[in-house]
Amino acid sequence: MRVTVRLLAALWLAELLIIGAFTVAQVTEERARLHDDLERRASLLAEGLKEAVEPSVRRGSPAAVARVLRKFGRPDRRIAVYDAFAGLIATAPVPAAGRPASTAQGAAPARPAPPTPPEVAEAITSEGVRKGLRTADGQTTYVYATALPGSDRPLGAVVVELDASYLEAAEWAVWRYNILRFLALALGLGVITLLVVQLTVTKPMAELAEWAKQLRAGRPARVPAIGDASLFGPIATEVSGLARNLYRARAAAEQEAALRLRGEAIWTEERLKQFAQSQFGGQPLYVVSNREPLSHVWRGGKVLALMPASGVVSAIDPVMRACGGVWIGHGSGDADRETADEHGRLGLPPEDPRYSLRRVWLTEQEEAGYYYGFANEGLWPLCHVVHARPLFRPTDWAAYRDVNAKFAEALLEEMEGSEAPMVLIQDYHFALLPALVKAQRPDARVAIFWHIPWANFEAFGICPWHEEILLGMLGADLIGFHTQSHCNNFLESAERALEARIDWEHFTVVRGRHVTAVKPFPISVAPTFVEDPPTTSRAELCARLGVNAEFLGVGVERVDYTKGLPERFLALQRFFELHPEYRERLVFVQLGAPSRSRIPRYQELAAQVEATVEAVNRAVGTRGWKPILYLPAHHDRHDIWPFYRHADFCMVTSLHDGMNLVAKEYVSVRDDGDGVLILSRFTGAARELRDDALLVNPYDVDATARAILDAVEMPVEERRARMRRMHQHVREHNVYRWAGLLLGELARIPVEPGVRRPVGGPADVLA
Ligand code: GDG
Repeated sequence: MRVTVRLLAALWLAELLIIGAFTVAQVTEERARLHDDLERRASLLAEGLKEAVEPSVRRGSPAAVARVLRKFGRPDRRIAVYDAFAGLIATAPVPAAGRPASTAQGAAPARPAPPTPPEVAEAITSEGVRKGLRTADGQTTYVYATALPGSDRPLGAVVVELDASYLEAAEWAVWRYNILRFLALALGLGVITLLVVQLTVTKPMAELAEWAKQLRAGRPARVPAIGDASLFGPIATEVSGLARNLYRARAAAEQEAALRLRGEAIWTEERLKQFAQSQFGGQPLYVVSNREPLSHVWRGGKVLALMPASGVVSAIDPVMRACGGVWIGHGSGDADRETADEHGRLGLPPEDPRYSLRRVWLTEQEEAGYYYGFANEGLWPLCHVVHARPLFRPTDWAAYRDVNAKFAEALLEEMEGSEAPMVLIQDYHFALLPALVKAQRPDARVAIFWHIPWANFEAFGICPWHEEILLGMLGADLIGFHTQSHCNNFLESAERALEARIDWEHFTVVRGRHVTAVKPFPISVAPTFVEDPPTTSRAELCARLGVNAEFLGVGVERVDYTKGLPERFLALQRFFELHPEYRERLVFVQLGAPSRSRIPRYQELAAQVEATVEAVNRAVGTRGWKPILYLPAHHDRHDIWPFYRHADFCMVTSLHDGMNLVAKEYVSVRDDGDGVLILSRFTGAARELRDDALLVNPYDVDATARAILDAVEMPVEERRARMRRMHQHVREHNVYRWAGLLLGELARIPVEPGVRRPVGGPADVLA
């Protein structure tokens, strides 16, 4: 209200000043105009009179003068002729009493003879004209006196007095008009201002306040539609950020309290934060991965932020949110440069930054050789036993080495000034990075986590550069895999390929004075969707999909040949062939995020997946029902959760998989204690969930079809009991625990003295 009053007062004051100034100018102009008019009329009359009376005055004939004046006289003006001594000779109209003999009889109604105006004497003395306004007895007149010229001195003077009282009236009229104008304008302005303030400020503010209140109360509400985004948008963003933090803090506190009450020691984001604080005293964590946690791309003239479909990103993002630090990743989006600063840095998450992303720029050639070539056509099939032949091109290997050196440079730059930094390198894209970093920063504690399987030495040994890869990795203090069998395969590879001592009791590799621990850390997912749990109902989901089914199955994958997608669809076909009673009752929804589409093998796979879906739908589908609904697109992370939540079963049929987070995400979302997980025995996840998931060999189509039948026919108690146990397991063995164990292990490694080795840079180490 006070703001409105101030706004109104300011507007009114401005209006007053403007109208006031205009009025003063208008009045001055009007006065000048009327004055000129009076003067013109008076001078014309006086000069005319002068000529007419001059002979009579010269002759000394007052009667003749009076006659002339009678002719010119009018009631609204006084004319008079004076002699050389300023004595009145004649005047018109004639004064009422004490009329002198020389008055102009009958010229006009009589009125008292006025006193001689001083202008008369002045005009005679100066032999010229004297004029001006004069007020006497509350009456304003305009006096014009002009001398009657004589031979050596003036004969007298002629005077004209005009009524000028209307001058004041005219000025008042201008003032009155402008005062009314001011009042009308002030009223109009007041009403409009109040309306505008109400509509653009008061109402949106009230809506924002109500929204903030809802958020504060823990009820997620939609941001009200805000007309002026430039005015209220920043507030809305800040309030959402605050609310989200509040919500998270409250959820964390409630979670901690509940866990304390139950005496459970579950890892939470808060606990990981505290742990990281106590272990490395708030030192930032340095993470390197090929994939950046958020990429920016141009879509239809707008910049869109995308969270990639990647197990590594899904796992590391919550850890970085908890610990803070710097994440170094490849800036792969076409709008990435525009959304970062000149060093390629930006805060994440954008609405509430908790850590920094440092983007590394790669040329197309580098990306082709290092990422598409050596990492994904070489190492990926090398490590996954899926019978896809790896390609080892020397040019790809050279690019791989160069890019590892480039990332090492960026990492070393970011670590500048930080003592004994903790470095967590992600995955098979950076096998050489640990040695490069350690060579420059022996004080750094370096871990590399290998997210994909490690094949046995017979398979691994075919790589022409297997020794370099092993040596690069062994630069780390700690190497992590998902399972003990991957660790064993790695230790065996090191034993057989290198001159290194393997301590099988402690699972370490000793080379000279450097010891590398090799341990399993089964990765997992964040326990729940704390920020904004999905609200879409099953009915809404089905309506959106245009699906009408009693049973819903789901698969969520990057389209990758290790994930066993065609095998899954063939098993579904088999299921419907063997159990036609389920036709038109069950729909399987497959979400397929396009992946590595530049690689021919992946292009073939994408076509094969589409063709298989079509073939299955043709083979067992009916006129109004398709057994498989394939949604090939990158989906928003939030959009995936309703599928997990409402699917009666989830299928993970990887031919070989390090862990597989989809299996754990499905289980984690099912805090309703329902749903069945069909899980390939060739995933890391199968080691943990083997008792309660329905384990399958995806190569065995009949067995997988049987598992689908088991899933839909499983008695509800059994279904719930299995899911409850799996849910509890994933809840406890969550990604915070994974990070806590990994970082705890890394923190225990003694720091080497921080002396730089005498080498030029990362590239020299590889030379
Ligand atoms: C590697 C290893 C290991 C899927 N589609 C979309 C999307 N996703 C998300 C899933 C899940 C992640 O991607 C996939 O994780 P996986 O673990 O299943 O598979 P990889 O990407 O191959 O991951 C694997 C993992 O690293 C972690 O160590 O488990 O063995 O191969 O989180 O939800 N996410 C978005 N849109 C999609 O369309 N946003």
